[in-house]
Amino acid sequence: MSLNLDAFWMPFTANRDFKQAPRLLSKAKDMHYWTPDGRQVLDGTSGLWCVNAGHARPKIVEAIAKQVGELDFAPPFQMGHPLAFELADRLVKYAPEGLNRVFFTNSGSESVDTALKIALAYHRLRGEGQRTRLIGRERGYHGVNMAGTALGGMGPNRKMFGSSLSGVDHLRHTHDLGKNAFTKGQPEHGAELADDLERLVTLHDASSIAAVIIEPMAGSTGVLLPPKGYLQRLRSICDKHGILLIFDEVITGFGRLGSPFAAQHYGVTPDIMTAAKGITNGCIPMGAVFVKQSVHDTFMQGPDTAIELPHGYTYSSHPVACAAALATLDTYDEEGLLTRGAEMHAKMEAAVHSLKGLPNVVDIRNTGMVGAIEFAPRPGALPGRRAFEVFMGCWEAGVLLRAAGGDNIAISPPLIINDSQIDQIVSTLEKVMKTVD
Ligand code: PXG
Repeated sequence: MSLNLDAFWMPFTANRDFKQAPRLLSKAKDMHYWTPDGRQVLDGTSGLWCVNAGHARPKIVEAIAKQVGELDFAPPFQMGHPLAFELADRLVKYAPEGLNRVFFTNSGSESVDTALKIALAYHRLRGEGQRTRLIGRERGYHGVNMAGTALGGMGPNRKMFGSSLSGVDHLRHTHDLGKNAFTKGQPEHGAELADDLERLVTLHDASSIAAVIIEPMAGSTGVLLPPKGYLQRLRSICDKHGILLIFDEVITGFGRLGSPFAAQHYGVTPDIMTAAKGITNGCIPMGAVFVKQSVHDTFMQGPDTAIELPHGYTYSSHPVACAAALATLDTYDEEGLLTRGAEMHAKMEAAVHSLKGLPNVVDIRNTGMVGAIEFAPRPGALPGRRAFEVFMGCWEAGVLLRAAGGDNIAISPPLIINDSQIDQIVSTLEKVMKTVD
């Protein structure tokens, strides 16, 4: 195959390095990818945390094909189509109790910016328009739109774009290797880090703060689990000061932790929750924002003929995405996938923690169907080099993993993975990690 690689400016990719030795995928089915030259690769990353039911699942493929021939597009503004209502009605049955209104987007980044706009507008409608400050957290990732970039807590993602939003501040992150290294599941230490919100309240005054956005489990920056009690404490501080709590569940939504959403897993309900990725099993772009009814109802005032929320996308509730999402939910239900992470937790935990003691490993973390291995950074090298070399070695040995923020390897396979495929991931990692100095 002769491909000209010049024109495509690749996202979040070292373009010049990649184009010297491209890593291409041309086919996928269930737990596997294939390269154009026919090499089989086990998918240890659910694509990019999105193909939760595995690849090319028949129900989803059929639903998409049928829908595109029946109703390929319907304008979402001042018009509707039945599948959008059916999907929203169905989705709220999986969501944490009370989050029973759904706004559709096309990606996690759009869900984040939508959630933040809803938070600002909500306060304004309640006569508290001075609440404009938004709080994120260090080591958070909230996509790449302007607000999500500003609220995110990854230096390299923020530094090139100036102050893309004013009135933003960040909580401290919760990663504490000194106290919590090699914890299985939720760390014991760090609930008190939620009190950092009180520091920001003292600094800025609660009356200026609209919302706090966090990932209940930070994915992109290396699978950072919330310390025991942390989310509960953050929830109660938000309540005390009238601050909305937004959970960004773009990665944790749809079964990654062993419950439909992390909110249920940890028993803490946010006011607004973002989702994307697993909503359509990664087949067709789609995102959603789940909103508490009381927040939604605040918008339902004034003349009936007025547009309550001047926000939306041409492809909000796209009919083909709705069909894909409904078939995805069917697949999740039929195979019990949204709770399979809980059933596989012990197997995954034992597998990833078996890598303790290998060269340069400073931490191993896990929960549900996700794990991470953290390496000490190589002195004098670019950050993340060890993880990247492990990723490359595994790719060459037939397992696709992901080098995440910092020096981490994240393991987040489709929820259909079996025991021997988990063993394959771990034995490949073990072999490769022994060769990376
Ligand atoms: N929020 C969270 C928590 C995410 O993880 C987004 C928002 C943005 O979603 P979109 O659909 O706009 O990309 C994400 C995306 C990684 C990785 O390697 C993670 C994401 C994207 C790309 C890579 O961990 N998450």
